[in-house]
Amino acid sequence: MSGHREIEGAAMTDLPNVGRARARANIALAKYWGKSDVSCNLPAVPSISLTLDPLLTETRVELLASLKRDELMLNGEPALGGELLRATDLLDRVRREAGSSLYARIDTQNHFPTASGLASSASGFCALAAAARKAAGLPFDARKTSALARRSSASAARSVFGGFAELPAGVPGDDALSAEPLAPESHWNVRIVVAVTAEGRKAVGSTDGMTHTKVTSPYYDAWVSASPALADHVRAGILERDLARVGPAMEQSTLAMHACALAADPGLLYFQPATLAAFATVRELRQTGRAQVYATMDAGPHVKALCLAEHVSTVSAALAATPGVLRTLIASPGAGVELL
Ligand code: 2P0
Repeated sequence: MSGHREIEGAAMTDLPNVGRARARANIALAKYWGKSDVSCNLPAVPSISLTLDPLLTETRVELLASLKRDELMLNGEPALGGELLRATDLLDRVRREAGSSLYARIDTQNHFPTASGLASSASGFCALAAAARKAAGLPFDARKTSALARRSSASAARSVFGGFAELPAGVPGDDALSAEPLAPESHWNVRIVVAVTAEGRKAVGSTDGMTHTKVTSPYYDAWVSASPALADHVRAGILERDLARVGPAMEQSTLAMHACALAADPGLLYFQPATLAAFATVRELRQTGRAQVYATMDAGPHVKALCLAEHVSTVSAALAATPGVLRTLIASPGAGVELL
């Protein structure tokens, strides 16, 4: 099971008080939307994901006696405000566990394809959790790293593991909740084709969007009660390598999540015209027998199509030719978090 790997030559950078880690983004095939416990950041529903290459974040953490506070460099620029607070919050947990009082210099680089339209919080908090624990001298522990990352961004818990991973729903108060590996990246030769449909940041972020949905959507309870059965189908289909089982449950998970968010007050509308056009392309490819392919989307207008590797050219070409799609990006199953 590919949980994490130590890179060869790690001893060269095995300096005291320094940790370096690389993590990849993931896409949920069964969606997380809504929290059972906001203060512990626990999901209300189980989610199942695929960790993706080449969507990488690399992070270096150094604990230094000379610092008066944590410092965060994000892609070479100093980060302040909310981003720094979230990093400090994670560091505080690591310091408590390790008995350290040293502040951290954090340097994090996202190596995402230019303007891929994909979020980096999953890979970012996963890499930060692994690097911070290493810098504080804590031994690598996949589940502790996952729980730490989950506290900052629940989707980040899943990026600890390569290939397919599951984050169960959280029982309120269970701050040890972590993701679990389901199948390694070598398990199934699938691809995700991302149809990028817009530039720039999304209007309502995931954390705010799911809180707003829980508070105002009359469909929220239905979403929470429907999700476990959808996750069961996705999990079973992954283990059987059966795209005809994973795909419909994945589409239903996406559309049920969005139906729930659309019914919030005011409604959360993450769709653009090109989003619906891309969904139509995916269905047409399937119905005409040109490719076995299914669609999902997150808290943004891009469509992510899941298909077998043998169909990736057909799917990518059809999505690239869809009106409003700006470009496509192909991602493959990727490894779990790596200490460098
Ligand atoms: C997912 N999303 O399962 C779902 C589908 C977005 C839509 O996980 O509040 O950024 O930091 O725990 O991890 C995005 O949620 O939210 C997400 P927080 P996060 O991938």
